[in-house]
Amino acid sequence: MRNVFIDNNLENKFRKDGYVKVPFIGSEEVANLKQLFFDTLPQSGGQITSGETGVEKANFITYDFTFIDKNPEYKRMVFKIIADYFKPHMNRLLDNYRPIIANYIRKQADTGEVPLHENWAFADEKKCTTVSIWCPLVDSTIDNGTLQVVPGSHKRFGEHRGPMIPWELENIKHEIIKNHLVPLETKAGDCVILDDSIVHYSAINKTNDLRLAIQLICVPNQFPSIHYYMDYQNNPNEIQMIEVSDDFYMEFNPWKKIESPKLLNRIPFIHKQLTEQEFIQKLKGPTYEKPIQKSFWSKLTQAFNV
Ligand SMILES: O=C(O)CCC(=O)C(=O)O
Ligand SMILES: [Fe+2]
Repeated sequence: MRNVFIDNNLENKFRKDGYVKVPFIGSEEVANLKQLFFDTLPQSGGQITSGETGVEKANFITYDFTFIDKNPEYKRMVFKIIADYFKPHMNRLLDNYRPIIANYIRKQADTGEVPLHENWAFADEKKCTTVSIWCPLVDSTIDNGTLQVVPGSHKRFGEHRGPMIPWELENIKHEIIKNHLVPLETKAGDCVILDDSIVHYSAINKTNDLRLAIQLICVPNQFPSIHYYMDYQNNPNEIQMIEVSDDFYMEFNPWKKIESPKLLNRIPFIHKQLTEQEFIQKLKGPTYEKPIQKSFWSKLTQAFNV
């Protein structure tokens, strides 16, 4: 498996927990990026609403991320701003990655819950790891709805993730939120680098101040970006793995039907919902990236508990 980090200590910590927290940008960069959020905001096309998705029963959208903005030009502009500031720091930490999606994440007072989720898969996670660099531009605390993660939950659940693909943890979201999350309070300019497959969540902002953060999604340079697509109405038993260009996400929203996809693979899909017990078991188990090849001998000694 390919390295994520240049530094070995960070690599080991990340592999174990599914995230690391590190200093990232300086206070001047924080101030500039905050200012640029407000400067460019007039060009936002507004967030797509559940009513506009064209999908019946689309969930009410509680969060405010750039990727669901209706103006692709605004998304491109935000991408350029964030990527330009983040790239030198990304290159200092990550081993040969490129950014594909950039978000400002805005939480105004009393809003902004981000439901429990894993980020979509952006490359073949059996072969590599994609990450999100999550960097708050104000100190991010339990009170203003900081990021919370289930440590060690990466690469264990929902291997083929995309919009419209049912998630195996959907039925036990409330139990996970109640029993398994760890809040990561983070100073402005520090960042959490998370495996996109880690289970995470953030609550509403209970303060009167804006909680503003950035997410930059990064993919290893040698890997194409992919998207797992399900045509839910016509074939809920199949996931299509399609190759997409890095520009794909600028025009895309999670509910959009994809015209003439470049199909790489068809993956049969059986919808299953885990119980909390199964979730706890799987947390301790192997990842899906590299099934552990146990020898006959170790299986035998394990079976007899010796
Ligand atoms: O900013 C947040 O609270 C959530 C961020 C998130 O879900 C992500 O960066 O993937
Ligand atoms: Fe996320």
